[in-house]
Amino acid sequence: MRPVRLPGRLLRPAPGLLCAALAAAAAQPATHTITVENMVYSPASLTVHRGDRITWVNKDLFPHTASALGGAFDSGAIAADGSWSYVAAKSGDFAYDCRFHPTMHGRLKVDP
Ligand SMILES: [Cu+2]
Repeated sequence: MRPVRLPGRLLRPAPGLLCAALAAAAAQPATHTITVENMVYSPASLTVHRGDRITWVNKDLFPHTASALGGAFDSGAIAADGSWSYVAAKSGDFAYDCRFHPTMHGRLKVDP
């Protein structure tokens, strides 16, 4: 019986393939936190990449929401001491506010 020899190119990734793998590793989703305190989103403006996770943490004693004006996302009521997470599925520039407090404004920019 003859031994089976695998072609070398199957065992060793081509340089281009390795670069693609490194690029994919660099683009792992990140996590971000927006604190809601004293009726203010902080940071008020945040830029993330598509696929990143953003968590709003409510440190006030009453509920807030994070509601995109175009409807791209809406937390619903985030209770006092509660939090809400959103994975940025769509890229774009999203203004959002709190449904309970019209003076509260935030902006989430999602890069592709
Ligand atoms: Cu509010």
